[in-house]
Amino acid sequence: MSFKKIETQDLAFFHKILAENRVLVDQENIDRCASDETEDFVFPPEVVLQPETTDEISQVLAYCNTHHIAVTPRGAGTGLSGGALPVFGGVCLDMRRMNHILDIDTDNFQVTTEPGVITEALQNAVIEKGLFYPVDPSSRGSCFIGGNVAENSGGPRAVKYGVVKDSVLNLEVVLPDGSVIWTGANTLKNATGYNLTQLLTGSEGTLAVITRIVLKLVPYPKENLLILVPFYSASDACAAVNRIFLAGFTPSALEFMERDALTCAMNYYQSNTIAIPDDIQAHLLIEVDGNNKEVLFGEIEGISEVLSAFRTGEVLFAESHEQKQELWKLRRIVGEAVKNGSIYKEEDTVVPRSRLPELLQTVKAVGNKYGFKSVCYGHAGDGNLHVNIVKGDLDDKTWEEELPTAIREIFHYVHSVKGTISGEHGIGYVQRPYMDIVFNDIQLGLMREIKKVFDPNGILNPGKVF
Ligand code: 2HG
Ligand code: ZN
Repeated sequence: MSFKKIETQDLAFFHKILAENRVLVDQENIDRCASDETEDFVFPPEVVLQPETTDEISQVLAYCNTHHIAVTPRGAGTGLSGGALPVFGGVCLDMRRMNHILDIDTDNFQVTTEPGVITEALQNAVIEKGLFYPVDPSSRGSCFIGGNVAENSGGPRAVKYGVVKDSVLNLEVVLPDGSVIWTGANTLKNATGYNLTQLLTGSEGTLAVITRIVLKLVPYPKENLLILVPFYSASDACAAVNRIFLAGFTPSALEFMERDALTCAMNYYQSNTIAIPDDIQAHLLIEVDGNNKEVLFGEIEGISEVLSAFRTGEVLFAESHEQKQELWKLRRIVGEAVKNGSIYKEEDTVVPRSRLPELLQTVKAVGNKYGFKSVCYGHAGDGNLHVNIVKGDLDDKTWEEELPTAIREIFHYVHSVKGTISGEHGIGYVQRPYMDIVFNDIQLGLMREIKKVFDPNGILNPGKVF
């Protein structure tokens, strides 16, 4: 793939549309947009554009399409698969100025928003109206809702409320030729033709640029209870997960953290709120939510009964709002804490839930075979395990040459049990080499054809997914 480099006349055109202060070529902005949270990649764009309207994006895309300039849309840069890396330079379309919540429809439980709104800000705005946007990625305090839609993000509450695709009703998007379309309707049901909304959700900025998002909301659950359960065996913790569902419970979060994940988070925060006895190997963090506290206490009791079949330590029941916040803070920081301690590679494996103990066992066995250490944690209730493979003291050669083989082995296992290689982080730039494990030529061919229909010149987020 080759693209036209940005020249003075291109900048002059962008200036005409966006005015000078939103056409940025200074080093600070170029550096900021050269990376995201994915490992240590650096791909500087040639220019950073900060549009404020759909029409501006339409004009920029039409121009870049005609002149064959690469365009990489960017949210807050919190992605973990390199979806926002401008791997071919060109334009970085920085969405931070499109940061308005346009309408909270309290009659129909919907919100219409621009993509550059921080997810937590959106959540807080709808809570004020008694409504709930449940999708809750760990980076919610900094990620943008547009990036969440582009990557089809998940997070701890997906186990009860689904991932982003389960909340998206309708999208306004700009196609690479500059045309603007809505993908569906603002309705809870829609059986009309192909579902473009669902196709674009999770398309990682490769098909169109999202400019407006209509999300489904639910009434805000007034109560929740949270427990942290220590296990003497990590495999038991994984096995307990499915038993909770088989007993008829659906927690609003069911998270797994192996010992190193929690200790790493505690060290990172220099927190000593939890005493972890030496022989504890893993924890489950379990939340239930709803409107009736008595019912929730009943659920926690029922879940505790299920867990009594396993060897568990003393359960920590979060008494106060502060204690709940503290536990969630530790859980949410695991990824960042691990990254802070070592060079690492993050995998986002997902299997049918009952396979979770086997997945953990496979990850550890492959690690032992190749000499890699991993820190595992994640959304156990979804069968979704984040596997952070840490470099530690390993030499560069082993890390670079053997790691891809080890990862392939894990992914082959995942595929063999009808799981997949990303539950919520996306394929982006880093997972492309593994797509052949989960898709054959026919499947990949169909996806390539779809890409061509939307983006015949291949200018949108090139170098991603395939
Ligand atoms: C999580 O579950 C997120 O914490 C982020 O998916 C994972 O930061 C990470 O590595
Ligand atoms: Zn996650």
